[in-house]
Amino acid sequence: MTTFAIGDIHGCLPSLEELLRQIPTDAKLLFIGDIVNRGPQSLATIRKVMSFGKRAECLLGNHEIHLMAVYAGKRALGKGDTIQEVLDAPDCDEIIEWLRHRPMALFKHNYLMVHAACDWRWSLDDTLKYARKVEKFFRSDKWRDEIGEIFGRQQWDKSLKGKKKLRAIVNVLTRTRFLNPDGSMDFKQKWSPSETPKEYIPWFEYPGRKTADTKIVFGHWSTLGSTSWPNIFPLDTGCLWGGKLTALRLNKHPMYLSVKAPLYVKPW
Ligand SMILES: [Mn+2]
Repeated sequence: MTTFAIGDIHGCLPSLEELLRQIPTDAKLLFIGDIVNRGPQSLATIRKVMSFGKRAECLLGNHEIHLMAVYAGKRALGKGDTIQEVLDAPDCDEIIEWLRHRPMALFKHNYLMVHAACDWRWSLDDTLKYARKVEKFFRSDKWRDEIGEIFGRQQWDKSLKGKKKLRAIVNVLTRTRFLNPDGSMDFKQKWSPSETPKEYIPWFEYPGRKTADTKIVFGHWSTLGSTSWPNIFPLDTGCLWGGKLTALRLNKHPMYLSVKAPLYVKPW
């Protein structure tokens, strides 16, 4: 079956609808996460993605995890958040139930899909194994009481246990753009590599990364721009701030599709 991965939507429903008009109606859809927040129509976008049923799968991005934590009463809404309408919706409980059963990583048609990044020390199997740990937590009865404990600037270390380990995995998979020279995650830089001091290394360029031979599709980094780095397929092309919404056909010959988006919000 033809499968398209779709980049970060951030509630920009008109752009999603325009993009979908270019995708065959029987194609499978894999959303890369951050379908909600910051943009204008989070509620309608999430309902749209849910309405595809088995035709679509959706990774959890940092904004979905934030939404789950606000729902659980463990985090406050921030400036720029536009998810109140989801929290106020009559079907909010159903939306959160759906979200907490979504994956943190997928491997389809020989592409690894993550919202933001893989750790340079992780193989493909490690990445999927660690993603499953976080999914297991979200699907457990403890998620609501304990989701507040998975936020914070925890670096990855193999010896971590419990919530610290989950926190590091979530940071790698949903928040990372640059690494420091020692391989630790940077949590501040948000611009493109050309606008960022050279000591910060894009995660996919880190020497010795174990997934170097795996094709990786990811979103999250709207300012990245195009890259010719081997096996790297970025899909967040900044539809929120007047860039594009982009899809990538994963099987047959890889092919990008994109639609120009109106400006909703300036990046940061
Ligand atoms: Mn993101």
